Amino acid sequence: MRFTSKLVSALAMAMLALPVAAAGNKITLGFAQVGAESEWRTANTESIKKAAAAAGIDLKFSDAQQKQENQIKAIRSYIAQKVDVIAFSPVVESGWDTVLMEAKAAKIPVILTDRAVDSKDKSLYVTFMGSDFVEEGRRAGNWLVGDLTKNGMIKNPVDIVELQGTTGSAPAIDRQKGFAEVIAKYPTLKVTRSQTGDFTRAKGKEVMEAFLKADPNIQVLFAHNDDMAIGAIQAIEEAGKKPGKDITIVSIDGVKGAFEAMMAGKLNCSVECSPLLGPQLMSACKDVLAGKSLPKRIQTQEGVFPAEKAAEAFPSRQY
Ligand code: GYE
Repeated sequence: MRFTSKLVSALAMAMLALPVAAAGNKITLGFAQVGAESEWRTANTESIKKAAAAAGIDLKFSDAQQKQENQIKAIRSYIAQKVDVIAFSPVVESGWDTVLMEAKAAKIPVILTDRAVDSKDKSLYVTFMGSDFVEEGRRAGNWLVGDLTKNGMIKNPVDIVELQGTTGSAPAIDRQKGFAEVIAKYPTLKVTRSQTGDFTRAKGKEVMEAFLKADPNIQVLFAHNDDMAIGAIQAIEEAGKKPGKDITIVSIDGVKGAFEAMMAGKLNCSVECSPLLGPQLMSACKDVLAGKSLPKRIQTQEGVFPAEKAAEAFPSRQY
């Protein structure tokens, strides 16, 4: 009798404990997104939200509207809420040490996605997952050198303009560096103008308009992302020129809008940069909380799409 009642109460207690344990197991992830500045970013946000739902992770999401102070605020609120993991895509590279030290003091692991920080203390984050932006810049440069060689233009002076991404951001710094590294080997190739278009279509268009007014001889545009290239295409058309023909255009991301522009003959090449980081972020969250060690750098694998391959690749593009 005593044995049975003990067993029953033990069972009842176990049953009561079950839902609590299950709920307790649910990981809470606080994600501080850069903003919604580009098609790339929209696809990145979607990938994170979908992957969190699929992995049963409770996602707290914030949009910093491209402002570092908003991202810092969001991270502090995730620390205050005692989330299990914090992930963010740092809008710029510098100025993160203080808030990262606060997360470390609260024993909340931090995962960097997409963009890097320049912190010397690597213990402030668990891993950085994302693309090699210097390599993307080199790929854009190499594609251009190949194209100019094919068209017999490499021996004459070539006037190149550059639309940079957000000032101080890892992709703007690194893409500029990789591209410059390649074209430095060809004395005929010169970047005559370079200015930020903040990774947006509107700014890309505005800056390209100013470039076109100042310089009627632009032959090449290198844009740090597709959205700025798409904005610039409008400016070029409004100036009565043919984008993709009068001005050769190479940009980075490989979003659908870029494929459409390539198929319309208005964009010459897009270097791929995958925003689909959601699934690997969720598995990294699970691994870090399970005490597994992660590599300090998880790199995305990507390709290059010249306009002649656009139509074939378009149906299978996921973003
Ligand atoms: O190229 C651009 C976006 O950080 C890689 O940010 C990302 C960049 C991407 O706004 O379109």
